[in-house]
Amino acid sequence: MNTSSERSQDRARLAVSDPDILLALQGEEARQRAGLELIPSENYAFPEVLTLLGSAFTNKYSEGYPGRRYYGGQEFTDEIENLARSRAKSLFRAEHANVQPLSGSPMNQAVYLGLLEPGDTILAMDLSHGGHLTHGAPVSHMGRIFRFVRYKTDPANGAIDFEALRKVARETKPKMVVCGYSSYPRDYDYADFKRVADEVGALTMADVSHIGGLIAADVMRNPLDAGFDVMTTTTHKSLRGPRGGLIVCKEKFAKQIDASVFPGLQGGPHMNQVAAAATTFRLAALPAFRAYAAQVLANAKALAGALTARQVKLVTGGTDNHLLVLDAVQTFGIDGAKAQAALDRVGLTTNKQVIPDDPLPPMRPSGVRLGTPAATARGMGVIEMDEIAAIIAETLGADGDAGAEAALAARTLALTARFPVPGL
Ligand code: DSN
Repeated sequence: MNTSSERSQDRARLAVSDPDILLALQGEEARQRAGLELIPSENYAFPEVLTLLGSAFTNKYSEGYPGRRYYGGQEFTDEIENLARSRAKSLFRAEHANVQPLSGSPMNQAVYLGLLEPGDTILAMDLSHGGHLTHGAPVSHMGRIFRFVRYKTDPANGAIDFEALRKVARETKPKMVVCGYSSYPRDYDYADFKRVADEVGALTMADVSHIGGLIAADVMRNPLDAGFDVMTTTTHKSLRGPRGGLIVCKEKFAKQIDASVFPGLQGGPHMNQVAAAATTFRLAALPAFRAYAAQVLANAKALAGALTARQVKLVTGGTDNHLLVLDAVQTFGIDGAKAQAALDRVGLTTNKQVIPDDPLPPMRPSGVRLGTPAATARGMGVIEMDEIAAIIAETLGADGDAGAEAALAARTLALTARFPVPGL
């Protein structure tokens, strides 16, 4: 463990070796402290995770799997990878776990490439309805290798039209049905997806990257309980771990998945990341993490309620998870890019977001995406959500007025000053 005097020695060394990067690091730390992070895929890693990411494990190459490595010196790397795998299995009630994916995109690519053949059909959620780039957006390599077909949601209530989904599945005969999202504010009934997949003989994959921590804490449904074949999650979002990916699957797919990750897609795993993931899975199994996850959901509901009370229009009318998408065009008459910039000016970090079948282009879409994992990790609760909703609504209604924005920025600072960032 780094003591604070060791940390200041590290900083003094960096000041000599690379003052430009130290300055940028200090700037980023100050930004994270003073601002409020509302991007739903971002969070503050557990302090233990930051320690392990900067540890000696970063020096080690470990191609292969525990007990079957290509290089020597693996007694401790084997130990951490075995711990990470067994903890991940127990956390998610899974038969097999692979903890080596370097991040979310290679994680999903490893599943497609390991279980399917190029040209196979995959049924996945439409990007503008909340799906993800790696679910076959035409601009992604996966979109060129596989044939993706789409299902959509009803924007009025967020429900998935399973009759329409079944019709597409019958017509296109997918080899895999994918569910998962990065901007869908509702939960799924995984059993409904499984039923359709079974009817057409397709494999089932759930990418729960956004809500992995909420599933680990058992405050949201686990697709594996509905019999899904594969589940993927990044480890750095609601789980508060290192940047990285996790694949859990049925034992019968273990060999294909492992071979697809290494040597199929990747070389040496990042063992500092594997060590940090192991610790994350241990921390995520504790009662304190369950309380955190429940508060993430309560805060999202409170934020949605407080925005709605201020006449802000939300996509699907609310949220059942950790995120919400506000319609900036309908509510404030400005696009999402302008809204994001205004919120930046008052210290609230958000991202512009396409809404279902958005008539506007992705760099100037209609919506703004908000989430509660990071604010909750700072210790904020439903009372703070009301003040955040007020700052958002007043900022977006201020029409760029500099005086009003300065007063709103002061309110953000007053809020963040009371809630330190974990680990910084
Ligand atoms: N970039 C992540 C998100 O913001 O949802 C997903 O890759």
